[in-house]
Amino acid sequence: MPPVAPIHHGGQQAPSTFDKLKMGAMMGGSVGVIMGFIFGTVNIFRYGAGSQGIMRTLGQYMGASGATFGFFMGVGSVIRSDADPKLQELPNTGVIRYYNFTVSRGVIAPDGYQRDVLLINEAFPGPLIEANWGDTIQVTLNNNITGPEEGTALHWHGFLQKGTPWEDGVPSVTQCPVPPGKSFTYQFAASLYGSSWYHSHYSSQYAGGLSGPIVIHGPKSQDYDIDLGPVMLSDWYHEQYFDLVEKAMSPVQALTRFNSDNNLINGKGDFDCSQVTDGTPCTNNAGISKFRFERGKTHLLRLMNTGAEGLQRFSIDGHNMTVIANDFVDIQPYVTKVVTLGIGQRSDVLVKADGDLDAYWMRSNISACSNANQPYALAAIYYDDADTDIDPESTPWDVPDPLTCVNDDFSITEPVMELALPEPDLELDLELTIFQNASGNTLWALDGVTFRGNYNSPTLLLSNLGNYSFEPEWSVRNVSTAKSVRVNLFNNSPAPHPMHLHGFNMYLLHEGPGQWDNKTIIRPSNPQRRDVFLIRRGGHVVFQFDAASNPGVWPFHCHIAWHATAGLFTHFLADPEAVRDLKIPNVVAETCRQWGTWTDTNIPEQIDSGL
Ligand SMILES: [Cu+2]
Repeated sequence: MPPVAPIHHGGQQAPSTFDKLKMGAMMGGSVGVIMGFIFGTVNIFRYGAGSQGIMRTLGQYMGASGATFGFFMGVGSVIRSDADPKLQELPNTGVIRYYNFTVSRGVIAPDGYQRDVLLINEAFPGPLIEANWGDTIQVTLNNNITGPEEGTALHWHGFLQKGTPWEDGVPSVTQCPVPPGKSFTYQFAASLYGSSWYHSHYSSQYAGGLSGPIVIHGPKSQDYDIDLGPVMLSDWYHEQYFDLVEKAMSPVQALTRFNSDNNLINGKGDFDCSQVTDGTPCTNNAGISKFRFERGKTHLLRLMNTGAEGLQRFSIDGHNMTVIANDFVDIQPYVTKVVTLGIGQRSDVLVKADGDLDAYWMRSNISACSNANQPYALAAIYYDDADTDIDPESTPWDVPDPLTCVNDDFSITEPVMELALPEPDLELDLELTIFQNASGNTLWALDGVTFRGNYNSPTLLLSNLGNYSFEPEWSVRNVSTAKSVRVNLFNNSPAPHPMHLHGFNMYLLHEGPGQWDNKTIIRPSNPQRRDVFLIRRGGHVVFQFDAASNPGVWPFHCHIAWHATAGLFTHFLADPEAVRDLKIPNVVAETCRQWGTWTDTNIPEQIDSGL
């Protein structure tokens, strides 16, 4: 082990879990069928000292398995995958990556402040899922939530789920929740590669701990030496998620907006316990994440905003970053000092260890666009064998928060793999609003509809049966056989939102204040594509997706937990005839029967949208 573990799966209960997982992998626990295949020619498994913790699982095992036939990409290929089937042939490696996740309640103190949470295999963040492009990922989810019991489900953020929409993990849309005491096994293709995460899509459970990182190895568009692995940025609350959902749904307007308590990097951070007045156990200097750089080498950092609400502004003192991917899409590299990430967004950045000091602060600040009591997250980077007990003395870049609440301009984020914008055959205008309903609840709406799902009636299963009698509050938008759908979204609300579309990488056409001029498109020959975009207050984003390429029901929602909870969610039904033809495995209906049985005698406290 290197003296500084690159990944700290923080929380007092958690640190051993990652090692357990690693050992499991060594023994074959999470690596299934090994078909004698490695990405040898493109150096996917090139690890440095700093990455041993995360990468050795696969690297050592696959190195040991030895065989190197059946490679599918050209030697030295720099082409990366994307959503377009014309431009990629998803390889079938024949490898299945098995994971066994048990969800339960627990008590942890990631920042020193003790609180009740939900955990996966007793860890926060949850275990790393790691695979090669073209592998199959199989995750058995065991719901062991007791005291009280609660349903759950897991969503694999950013995966296309082409041909397998029932594996998307969204209760009331693609499945019934997994009831307490039951299990559900997800199985889906690692259809894209890069950095992502998974999280519960049941109410706002993931703000209570149910999330973890995903790394899919594939060809590289840029060279680097060392993969440092996930760098998860997340706001953190000291109250339980359900109490926060109750606040978000409160008829008292003043309660519906609340601040996060802290900001964590890879699940760790310090907290000033002198602020605790209610006797909750709290330890000062609980500890931060620490990373190791090798002087002169180029490091890959997989930045992920896995929080509930906070817009993150990430930087490293004294170092520029080269952004090479946004979400699952490689882009032409550009250099920046600050990377902005809305909830759900990822950016892969390269950092050359060319500083003069031996240690530097890594910082992530929650923007004033968000609501935070303590917005400043810190982690430390140590060069070579620098003493990790000594705090860095570096100073931050002076780059003020522009307060626009958006990502870098579309004009500078150009996909490596060129994909021209198709002509849309369906155009929609959507208006995002906030309002108070008759009972005084603050709710969000898209075109006047506030989403509320029915856990017992997933819209995918109904559509598969040809039953389109959806309730208006299920907010299903049937786009029929439209090949490419253009959406002009206007944010008529005083808050910015990270908007996420499932099942597609969206083409992003235009972003700005006020209304779109109905004509300007940034780089129509190759627009930016990603799966989450930020829309500013009183502004617009125009996006497009190739609906017919992926028959299913695909959520489009705000990724701020408290906004999705309060109804900022809709979903598109793409190609209903093809959805009727889907052969959905019996286990999906069986889970609904199990959920139905459980809800016969238990009433889930669905005070929110359910998502
Ligand atoms: Cu929102």
